[in-house]
Amino acid sequence: MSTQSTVLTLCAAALLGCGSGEDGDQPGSAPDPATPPDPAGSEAMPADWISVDDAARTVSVTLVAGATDANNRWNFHGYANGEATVVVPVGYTVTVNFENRDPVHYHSIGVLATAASYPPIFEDASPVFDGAVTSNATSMSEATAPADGTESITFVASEAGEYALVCAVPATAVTGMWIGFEVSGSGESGLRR
Ligand SMILES: [Cu+2]
Repeated sequence: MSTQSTVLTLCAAALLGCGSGEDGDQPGSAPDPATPPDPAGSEAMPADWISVDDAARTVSVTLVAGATDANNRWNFHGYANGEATVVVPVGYTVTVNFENRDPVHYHSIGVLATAASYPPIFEDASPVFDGAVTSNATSMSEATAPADGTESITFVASEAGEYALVCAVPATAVTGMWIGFEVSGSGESGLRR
């Protein structure tokens, strides 16, 4: 196919190892080099800040903003720009214990629709699920306070799909302060990277 040969040519020209070299790839499951990496393609792994109780159908996520200085501290557990995805099973009740360790800036968290990019200023940060946003989420002076402010939210992840955990404080999501949030219809949970 001409499409495939074009892709191979582009890969060679860019010296990229298209479709190979990823940890965990199994023979026969290599992604089509013509498609971008699929975040759902890697297995969700346990993380010490995500605890799942299958009997109670609950997930507890301790979500730390500014845990590292990655992305100017505008990150969640060091991840920004969708580099990681929190995965919860559909129908589970999710509690997010949000903690802002950024020493300077207010931050927030909400489960929002995925987007190719996020605005510098949010006019509306209505969450996908009822209750899935911290208070005053769009405010740079009344969201969750810097230097170890905390807030907890609880919601039911009632519909399977791909969403995002986004900070709606001005200027932060546009510079990458968001990670993925997947509600799995197949019961998966953990962290996908
Ligand atoms: Cu933020």
